Amino acid sequence: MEAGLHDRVYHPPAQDPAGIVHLGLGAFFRAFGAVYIAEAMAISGGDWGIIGVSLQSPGTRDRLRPQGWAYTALELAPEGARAQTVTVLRDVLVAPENPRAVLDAMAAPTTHIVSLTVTEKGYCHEPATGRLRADHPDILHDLAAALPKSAPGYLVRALELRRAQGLAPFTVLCCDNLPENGRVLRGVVLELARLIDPSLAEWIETQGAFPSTMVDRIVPATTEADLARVADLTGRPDAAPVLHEPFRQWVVEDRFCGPRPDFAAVGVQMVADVTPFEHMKLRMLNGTHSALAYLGYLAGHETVSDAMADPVFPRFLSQLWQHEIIPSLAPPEGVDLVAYAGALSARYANPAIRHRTWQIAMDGSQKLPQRILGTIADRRAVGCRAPGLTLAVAAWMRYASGKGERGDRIEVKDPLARQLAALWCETPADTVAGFLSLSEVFPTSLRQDTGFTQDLTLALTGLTGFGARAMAERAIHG
Ligand code: CS2
Repeated sequence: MEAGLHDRVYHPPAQDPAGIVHLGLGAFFRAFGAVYIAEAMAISGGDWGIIGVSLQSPGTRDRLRPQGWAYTALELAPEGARAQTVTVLRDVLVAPENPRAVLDAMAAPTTHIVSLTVTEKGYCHEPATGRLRADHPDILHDLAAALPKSAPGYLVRALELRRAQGLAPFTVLCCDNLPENGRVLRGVVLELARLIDPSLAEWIETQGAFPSTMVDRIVPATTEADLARVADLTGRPDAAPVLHEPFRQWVVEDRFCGPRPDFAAVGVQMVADVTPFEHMKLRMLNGTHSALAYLGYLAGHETVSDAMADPVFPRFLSQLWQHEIIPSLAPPEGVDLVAYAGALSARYANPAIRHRTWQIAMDGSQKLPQRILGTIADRRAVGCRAPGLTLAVAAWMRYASGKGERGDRIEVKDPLARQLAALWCETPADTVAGFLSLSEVFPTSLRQDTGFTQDLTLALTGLTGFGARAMAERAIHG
């Protein structure tokens, strides 16, 4: 019989405890943080096994369990693929099935870190302000019940248990693409804790730690076709592999309230201030990713690399970097932003990575503020326009209408999807006015800026009349 993956995986001995609980066990974390942590343990040891938690569905747990929690991480470079077996997961819990087990794992004395990739919307905050949405249905639930539903709810209730047991808090390591993600999450957790028990909030505030991080690796969702490809390449079946690009970068604020893996040994940059790295990455990478997602999707491109093979889009992105994004940034020390942009272009063009524009287009209402709107607002504050990024915002509005350029129906995934679709009007000026009324998305400065309103209306008019590709081309020629 051919050896299946489960015949050769690492079975953790009972005395090998997990040091980390990870909330939101998606492909990104399994191809990124989990790989770094596995490598750090291989070099420097430590009980840093990970208990993964799926906050929604049992799919990942069900696929990984027969494999003893091991999986393949397949690195895809233009010149070829390289497979690695990752054996750092110790267990996978499905929160809705057993919230108590999740809280127990988080409150265990052996747990020192709770890391999170729950996507932007998982923090139950208002993207434009970073404040907790106290009216969010999951937060209302978590205020009333001891067994939570939301990520902030799990953090607060688990920290409450630790305090009751006389344990130190765990370090909360946010790994989502939010600006100053640790600070934002700390604010959300403290707001929720205050509503539950002000003395708990004070304990978290003084004893806890929420380092900010910048995370970067392109990891498209795994498809059925990928399963066959991985089995072909490795000669082993794997029900839950992850596929990723070769590049990775993790910058972590050096502020933990307890022990941690030997991150520095595996190239994680431990720094005093992550902010310049986060701004650079969110605006240069994620900002252009979203721009390409909306414009590229409308122009008929299925993936990022397809859009990059269209001569218009790489030039459009260069224009965005050079004239709109780089001038808004203070680069991290020693970083050349022009070289960084060049590297991004090459990463996007990697034909081995099939990253769907539709996937990146998801949750625009939660992503645009930190990726695009902040840059536009900063440019306008110094008297400059940002026509390319404004066109990207118009493309998001068009996309969110649910109807593409060829009359095709778009499956829009966004917590505000219904509301956004209802904002689409006959005239671009009315559509723009409706979108700009969204105070949870647009910063006040842009909502009150008549010049921006005009630019956005013109961009939307052009988009409706000429289409995304023609408008991107027009933007290149200024
Ligand atoms: C992407 C990111 O899906 C998206 O919104 O922009 O997941 C992106 O691939 C990563 O942040 C790259 O580090």
